[in-house]
Amino acid sequence: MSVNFDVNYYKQKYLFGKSNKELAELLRYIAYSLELKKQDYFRIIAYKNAADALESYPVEIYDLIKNNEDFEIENIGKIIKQKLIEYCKNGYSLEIAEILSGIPITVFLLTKVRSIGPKKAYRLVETFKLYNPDTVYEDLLTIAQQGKIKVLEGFGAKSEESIIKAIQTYLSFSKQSRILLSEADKIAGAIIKWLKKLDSIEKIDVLGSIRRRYETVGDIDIAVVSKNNQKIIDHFVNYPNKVKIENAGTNKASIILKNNIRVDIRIAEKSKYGSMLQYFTGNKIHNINLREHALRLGYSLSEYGLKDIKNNRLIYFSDEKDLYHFLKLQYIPPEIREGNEEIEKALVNNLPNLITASDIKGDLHIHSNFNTKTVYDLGVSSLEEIITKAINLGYSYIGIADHNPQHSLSEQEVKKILTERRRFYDQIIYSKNIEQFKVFIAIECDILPNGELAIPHSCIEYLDYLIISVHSSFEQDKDTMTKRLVKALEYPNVRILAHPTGRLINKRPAITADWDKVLSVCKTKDIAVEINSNPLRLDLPFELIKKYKSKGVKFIINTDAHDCQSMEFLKYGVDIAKKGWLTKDDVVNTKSLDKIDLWLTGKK
Ligand code: DGT
Ligand code: CA
Ligand code: CA
Ligand code: ZN
Repeated sequence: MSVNFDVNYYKQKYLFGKSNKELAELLRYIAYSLELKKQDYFRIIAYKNAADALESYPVEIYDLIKNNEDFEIENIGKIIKQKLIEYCKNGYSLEIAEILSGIPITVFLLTKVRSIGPKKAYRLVETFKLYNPDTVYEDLLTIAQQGKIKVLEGFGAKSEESIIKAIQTYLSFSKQSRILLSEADKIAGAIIKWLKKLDSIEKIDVLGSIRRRYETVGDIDIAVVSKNNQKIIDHFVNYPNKVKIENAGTNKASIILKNNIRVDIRIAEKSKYGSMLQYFTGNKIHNINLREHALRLGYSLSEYGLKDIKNNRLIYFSDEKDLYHFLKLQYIPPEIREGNEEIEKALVNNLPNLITASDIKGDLHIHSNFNTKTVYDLGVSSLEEIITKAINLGYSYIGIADHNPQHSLSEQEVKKILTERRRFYDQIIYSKNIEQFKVFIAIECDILPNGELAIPHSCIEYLDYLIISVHSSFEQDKDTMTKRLVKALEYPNVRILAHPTGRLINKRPAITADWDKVLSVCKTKDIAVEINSNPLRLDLPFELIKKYKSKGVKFIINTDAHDCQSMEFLKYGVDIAKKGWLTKDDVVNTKSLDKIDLWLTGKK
């Protein structure tokens, strides 16, 4: 029995939305559908790769298609591109509908739960007749809790337990409605572009959590300077992607976009713009602390300026910096306005000189498309493409850190893969012949549940350095996890602990570990703690970065890119490093090529 593909349901639930993220999701459903229908393997992979590429593409292709602009995205071939264009233009594609037909919608919905792939989802849906899309997660949870899954062939108690946990996590995260910073950037960028169509806009900036570069965003805030408020408000509330106007006044308005995302706009006169930026950027604690500080100096702070309490005179600020200076403070960058002793430090001229994106000299955690026979996804870009991208980004070096060959392979086989890879890479590097640029060859190696590394000891010497990270058994208790990490850090050639907490924002919680212990081992062994720039990870989180910077731990900002486009996400890692109060000296990949070479390999 199968429930037929229902376009209306998809449309209603915005499964077929128009953002890159939603279109990528559609491509993934197509891949799953092909997989379940046992279609050609390469066709399936093509859709999966296209989905990954689209998700990390910085411009909304829907907008491009609507404007009849062409686009080229690596890993999206002609056929898939044509389908996307047809779908975006008409809001519907018969061909896509055909591919998806016969697979119950609930199968796709279940694949959103970690640890449930399309085959498992299909089996569960058909076995338990889970055809109601509105309750499928709760229905499956009940069935699992009743012990009905463990008796199925190929499932067992352990897998039932992990399904229960995964659904619970999914349900608790999906109730939270905060979006990722990278998604907020895209939405805000599109609105700013829309607003800039009016020439009466003199200045425009984001405010609130986006301006602070906070990891998730509740609603989007935008500030504008203009002489013609009414025109701006009218244009803003006419934004094509809105679903509702929440309110529209004379100097502010709010609209709601689909998925219930709210956008607030505020308009100020040029002479008061600095006050407004300041007032609507800091988090609540920063704002309260600053107001108290101003009061101590005899001023009352508002969105319009500082009122001198003695004579009731209002002092305006067109530039935010002047406001901080007037209050006898160093300028406090938005990223650190989180209510974390920044005002005390600014008062005594003691704020750190925060790192900037241009300080970064290379990215040392990139995945290429070389087949290392790993159990994880390979990268999709070739070494040539990665090198070209790195040079465009102005880097002096990169580190290719493909996943380790699967653990079940023999020592002999692993050696063979690693030597072949090095030979293959060496040829490319030799033929490119780039001066003052170096490619390091590394592996991102799994930390096994018992703390051993998933690569034979004898193979470590074939690599310039090792990155280690947890990719399984995330739920170990604190003590086991701590011992596991400490043991792994003791291996030779380990230089980087990658995405240390393993969290996926809104998807998977952080592991629990005694970070005092783990990171002090990193410090002793001069191992860098990664700040993973993937907007879904942003790991180590900024609160921990700040805490361990003060204990002398060193960091490295990497992208973990699986396609060369995603190497551009490094700026998110830099944002998070700023939020953790880091300076250039706290981050190892600000070092010059000679110095990083020495640091990585210990050789001159
Ligand atoms: P979010 O939206 O949850 O990601 O976080 P924010 O920080 O963007 O918070 P939001 O949108 O509520 O407020 C935007 C900014 O305006 C934020 O800097 C706090 C500030 N703000 C909002 N309402 C008030 C208020 O009544 N008083 C003061 N002092 N500040 C406010
Ligand atoms: Ca906000
Ligand atoms: Ca707001
Ligand atoms: Zn990686």
